[in-house]
Amino acid sequence: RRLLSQRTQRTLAIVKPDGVANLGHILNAITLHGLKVTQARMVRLTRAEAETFYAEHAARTFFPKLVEYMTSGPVVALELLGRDAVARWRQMMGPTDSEAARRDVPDSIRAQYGTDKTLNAVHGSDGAEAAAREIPFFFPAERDAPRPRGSVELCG
Ligand code: RTP
Ligand code: MG
Repeated sequence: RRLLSQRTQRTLAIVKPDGVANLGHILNAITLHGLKVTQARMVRLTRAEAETFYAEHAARTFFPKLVEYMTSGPVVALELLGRDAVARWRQMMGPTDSEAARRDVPDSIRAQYGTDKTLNAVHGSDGAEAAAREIPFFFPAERDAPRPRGSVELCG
């Protein structure tokens, strides 16, 4: 029986505003770890979008700071595909607090590119269910996909 934790799965990664300056390094790390980038999109989130995306944290004291942070500049949303992608991307990210990451997991993404416990460079879905909700948040509709070249419309 195939283990649940070893299935090929998808996860949502976000390179947060303070991580975008190091986008190349972060993409390189993802690739080196054997995960594939299957969709990518740079977007400036509205306040309402950031609040919706992090709705589970709405009651937390850090929520206003989190929303401020996530709307402070463009973010890059990535759909990652690979074996055990959810857990492996979380492991690559390291602890939520970038300072703790530098102490405990110095080769993690947050240790290298994050600032503190709110400005921490990257997001990752915390489970398969979260990934199934978060991927369509950034990559909603097949109707938005580009038409294939040589379609009737393009050829006249
Ligand atoms: P994420 O959801 O972004 O992947 O991060 P996470 O699971 O490691 O952490 P979570 O508890 O879900 O918190 C979401 C984001 O809120 C900010 N945060 N600030 N005490 C604080 O100042 C605080 N705690 C959390 C971080 O940006 C965190 O990634
Ligand atoms: Mg989280």
